[in-house]
Amino acid sequence: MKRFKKPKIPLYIIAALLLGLKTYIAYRFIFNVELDNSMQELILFINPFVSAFLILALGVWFNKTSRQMKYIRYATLLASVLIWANLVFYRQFTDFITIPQLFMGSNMTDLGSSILTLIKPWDLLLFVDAAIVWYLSKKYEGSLSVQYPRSGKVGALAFSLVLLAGNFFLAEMERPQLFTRGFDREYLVKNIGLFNYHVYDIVIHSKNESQRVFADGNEIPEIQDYIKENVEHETSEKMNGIAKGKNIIFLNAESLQHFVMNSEVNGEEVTPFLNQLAQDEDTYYFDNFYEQTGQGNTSDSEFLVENSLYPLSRGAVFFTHGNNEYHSFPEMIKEAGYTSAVLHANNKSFWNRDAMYDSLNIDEFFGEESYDVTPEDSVGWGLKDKPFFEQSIPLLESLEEPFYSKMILLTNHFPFELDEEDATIDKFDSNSNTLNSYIPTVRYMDEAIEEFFAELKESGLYEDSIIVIMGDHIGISANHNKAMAKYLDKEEITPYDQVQLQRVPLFIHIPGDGNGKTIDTVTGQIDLKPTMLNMLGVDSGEDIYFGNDLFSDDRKVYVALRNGDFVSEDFVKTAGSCYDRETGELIDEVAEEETDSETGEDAEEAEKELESVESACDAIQEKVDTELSYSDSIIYGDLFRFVDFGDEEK
Ligand code: GP9
Ligand code: MN
Repeated sequence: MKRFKKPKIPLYIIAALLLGLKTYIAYRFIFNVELDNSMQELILFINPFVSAFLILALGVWFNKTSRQMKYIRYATLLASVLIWANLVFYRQFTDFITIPQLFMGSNMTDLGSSILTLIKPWDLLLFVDAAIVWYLSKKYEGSLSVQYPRSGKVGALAFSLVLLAGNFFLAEMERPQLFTRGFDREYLVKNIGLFNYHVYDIVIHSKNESQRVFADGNEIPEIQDYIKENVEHETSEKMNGIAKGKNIIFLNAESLQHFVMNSEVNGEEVTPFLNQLAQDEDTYYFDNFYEQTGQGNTSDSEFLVENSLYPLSRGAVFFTHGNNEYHSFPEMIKEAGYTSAVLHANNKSFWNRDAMYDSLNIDEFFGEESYDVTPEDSVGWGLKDKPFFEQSIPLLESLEEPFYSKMILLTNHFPFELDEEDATIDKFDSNSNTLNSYIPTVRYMDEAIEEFFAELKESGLYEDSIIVIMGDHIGISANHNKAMAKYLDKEEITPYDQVQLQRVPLFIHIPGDGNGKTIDTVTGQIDLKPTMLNMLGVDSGEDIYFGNDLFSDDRKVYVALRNGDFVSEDFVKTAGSCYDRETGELIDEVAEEETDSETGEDAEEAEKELESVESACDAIQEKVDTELSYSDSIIYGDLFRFVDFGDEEK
């Protein structure tokens, strides 16, 4: 006699529901995943079930009942082990496991020595669903299995793929370009789920590994020759060693663009402090300085500064190649006795900084947990810049001198939120909320930097330091061009203007120097490493890099932008056309006008002139393309593995 009615719900569905629910509970209450809006909450709720169903529905392909049960048992168990392993890792690193980290000696030793403190008795609860499934699969083997016809199996698979596509669609809506840019492992996990995140990680890792495996260092001599011939130039003698033994305090000014400098909204200067700082006798201010970032935003700007290499055209190099060998600025100045640190009140794993900073040989990283982040002191992305600076002073004081410290600001970040009490200038008035709100947040940053200067003076650090302030990348994209045209009092934003908007301010402030001035040479973020090395009196030796000393009169005459456009002393090349940099006119239009107005020999002359200008523009383009591709192959092939820079100190 049968004592139980045959249940209607098959085991693979029960197991998927249990696993989904358990994973959701783990995300919400154990992993501490931050949720900023209801869309994120919804995605976080959906994705565990989508993944669980995808994994467990594969079980229906086993016809034999015992095999089907076995698959479901082991799949549930393995999924639980994976969550638990991530949890143990998370307790140590506040991050999710990646393949390279798994094989990285130091991480695993850290984990090994503390493993007992990282495992908690209640972790066993993470296996409750696996135990239930195990029990059910043994006890009700026959009644809980399913035997679908082929169409049913395909149907189950198709259904799970549709769910997955839906999940990815929502994720892409919530975080555009999530898959190409990566951003943060926490973002990936909360948007596509832990299991899919691991698949993503494996795919990225294998892709990189295969490119790495095929590289053998043969390319290096060619690159070195190119650099010797085309990139290397004399450094400024006057500035050589000027900052020797001094600290470098480097401010990464979030989204600060050049166009706000010396501009006004309703009769008020937007950046009164920075405007005055640019005029200071101790400040070298660069007003034709371009950002050269790609999709990796802030992290790309950091990459340019630390390595004088270009970031990648796709994805964030911090994320995709965070485990490469680099010959970074922090590493090179170590021999001159410098310690290095980064201060940034955000999640340490954002842009994979925690891993990348190890590869860049940065000694200390003060992340969010080094700061007291209260709700009153936070807005938008986190701790406001003013309390950030204030709380950073003791951290700077704790560093062994001389130090190189990079401080990454946060308040002036899209979507430019600010509490009312912090707004000291009117918003701009246009059809773009983004540009409108940008003005008061830029002003807030300006005030924060002013306060920081006072704090540095008070602490005594000021006299022994040089202060570099650099805008990291644009804050206002081309989507806001109509509003931007209004701001700049122009009819429209042309492609030429668009490139000019890629200018960001750069200040090099040397207390007591007295020779400060505005420098209008065409320069870019790639130039900072050679510049700072020269200022510290550190020889760049056999370094492989693509920038030049900002203070030198002897420089290559162009700055390459990451999309292949460039700016030279004479030209702005964008969207396939070459413009005169001074006037913004298309060079062939200028020539056409000239040819039309001239006759006979003069017209021929003008024609020739055009040809030579065009070929000058093309010649630069060729160099730009070569440089970008050499830099890419260094990164893709992890080529610095094969180079002996002669000063390795690991
Ligand atoms: C986040 C901060 C801002 O840590 O660097 O990131 P962004 O979006 O500008 O790269
Ligand atoms: Mn940024």
